[in-house]
Amino acid sequence: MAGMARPAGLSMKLCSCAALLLLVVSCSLLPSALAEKRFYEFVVKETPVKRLCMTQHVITVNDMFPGPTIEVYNGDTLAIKAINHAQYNVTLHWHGLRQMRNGWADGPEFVTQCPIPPGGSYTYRFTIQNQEGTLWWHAHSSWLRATVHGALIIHPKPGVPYPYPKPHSEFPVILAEWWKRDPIAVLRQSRITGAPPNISDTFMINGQPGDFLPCSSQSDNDLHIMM
Ligand SMILES: *[C@@H]1O[C@H](CO)[C@@H](O)[C@H](O)[C@H]1NC(C)=O
Ligand SMILES: *[C@@H]1O[C@H](CO)[C@@H](O)[C@H](O)[C@H]1NC(C)=O
Ligand SMILES: [Cu+2]
Repeated sequence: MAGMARPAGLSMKLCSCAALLLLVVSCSLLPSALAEKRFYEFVVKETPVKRLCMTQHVITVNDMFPGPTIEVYNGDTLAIKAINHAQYNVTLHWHGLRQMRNGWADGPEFVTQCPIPPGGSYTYRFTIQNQEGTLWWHAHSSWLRATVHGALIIHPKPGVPYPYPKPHSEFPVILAEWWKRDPIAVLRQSRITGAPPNISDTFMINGQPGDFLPCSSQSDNDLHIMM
């Protein structure tokens, strides 16, 4: 994470031209001067995850399920280096994000890019332009999205209020499904038989099935809602 460098050397050269200097000064006063460049490393790899009392080896980002939360500000520029240590092709998609002039960072496999092969890497680069709110990112190849996903939180620019009363507190709520089988095997079986894929064994909130099902962890699951 680094602040946007002021072009000091550049403005020195422009000193002789008053009009250009004015342009440089006024540009640095625009809100975009506050924008940050943010770098993330997402290692896509197999990880043991225990749910419903059974440990399964699923594909995750950085060994986390759900995956890491990206928390940024409107106007920030993101670089996310995806390193594929899984045995599958993979792409990542920034769901709902308007990709203004960086469509190649959008992520659907064979639509805007070839997938990242096992052992390969690809850096997604994009600037968030005029968007606020909580989106999510997910794999956009095969059924890897079942376990390769996470929240993408975009705050208003620093100093800009929310478009609604400021909340007391904020936390992401991530909904997902869990199969007692490898989700890729569930999809494969459906393709072989032609029948719809097996329905999932549980729904989850923030990666946990909840108190009505066995082996759900308490810790991340306790949300107190006040209305
Ligand atoms: C993986 O990606 C490569 C290159 O883009 C493609 O040729 C291949 O068919 C893909 N494999 C699968 C299983 O989709
Ligand atoms: C799908 O469900 C059927 C019936 O319960 C079961 O026999 C089969 O093993 C399941 N397949 C997968 C891939 O989970
Ligand atoms: Cu999506």
